[in-house]
Amino acid sequence: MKFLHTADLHLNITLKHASFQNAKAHENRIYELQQSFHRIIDAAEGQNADALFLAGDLFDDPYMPLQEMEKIFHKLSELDCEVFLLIGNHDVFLQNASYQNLLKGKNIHLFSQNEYKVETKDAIVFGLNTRDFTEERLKKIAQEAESEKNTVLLLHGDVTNKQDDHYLTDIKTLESLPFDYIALGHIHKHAFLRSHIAYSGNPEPLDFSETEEKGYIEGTLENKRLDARFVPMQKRRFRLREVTLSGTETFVDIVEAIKRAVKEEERRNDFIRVVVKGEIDHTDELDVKKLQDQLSEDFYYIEIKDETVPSIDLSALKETYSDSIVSHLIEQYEKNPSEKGYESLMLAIRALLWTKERET
Ligand SMILES: [Mn+2]
Repeated sequence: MKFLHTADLHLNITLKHASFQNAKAHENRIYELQQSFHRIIDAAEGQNADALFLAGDLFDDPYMPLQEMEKIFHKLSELDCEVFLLIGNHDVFLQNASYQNLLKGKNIHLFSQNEYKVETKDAIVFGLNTRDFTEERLKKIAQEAESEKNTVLLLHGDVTNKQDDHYLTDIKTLESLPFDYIALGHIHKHAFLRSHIAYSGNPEPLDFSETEEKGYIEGTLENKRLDARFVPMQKRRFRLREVTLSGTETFVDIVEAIKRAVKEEERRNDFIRVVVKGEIDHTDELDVKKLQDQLSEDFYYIEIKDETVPSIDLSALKETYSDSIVSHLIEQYEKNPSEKGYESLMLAIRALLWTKERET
């Protein structure tokens, strides 16, 4: 049996939380996430897969027009393979009986508390929806997996971090069960926890918290022997870079430093966030908007995060502004230096000097 395993497509996600710097990139990203579903379908078709495992959170929330959802199911039903649809924590609404009816007679098997097991010609596929999961139930259905046939289990939740709201059980428990492959969903970062227990991760990253490579898992299961591998497929990646300034750079220098920090191919294709650190001339301020505008020609998507601190030569300042509040503040600080004191001093000096320069 050839299979493809994916999860967490979150098809109708709004991505509002990601607060993109420009509306067009946001809109385009929504489109690309929808497209990733079509690309998964194409991959299943291209590989002549016998089974497609959708391990939960196909949808992000119930606010999707029913007609749109039907189109998704229709596309799945056109596949010449069995589709196994598990219900995650985001698409609990699928538990409504009307969906079960909608999918009846199709090649799409939606798991439920009573229908947790589907037998095909070369495998038995089990699924426990997030809502229905208990360790007791898991152990009960595992008894039915003692079989000569290939056995697969679909689960959606966390199996490594007990703090997660959707923690299921630990990896040792899963390992002790007789399934030949355990297809997991929920954690967006792809990982083979064991050679036969894996998170596929989501096929396209959602935001800057997902900088790793994305894709799906494809494999074969023959006579209970598993051969599975991760296949990268994301269209774009999210990348974080850092640039450190010394306080002497001109605007052009800063633009060039940011360009140098990112490979050309990544500039043209990926979502880039550059954190600018280090010192900046105290009379100046990093003009994030101006930088982004200047860089937008060279980048598909760029956002700048300003973490610079003003560079200030204290002794020179003391001399320039001797016998003033500025020199007084510096002297006070020098009597009792501390990190917090320095921060306050910088804020005060910056405010004072800024006002002064504006007045002249
Ligand atoms: Mn989830």
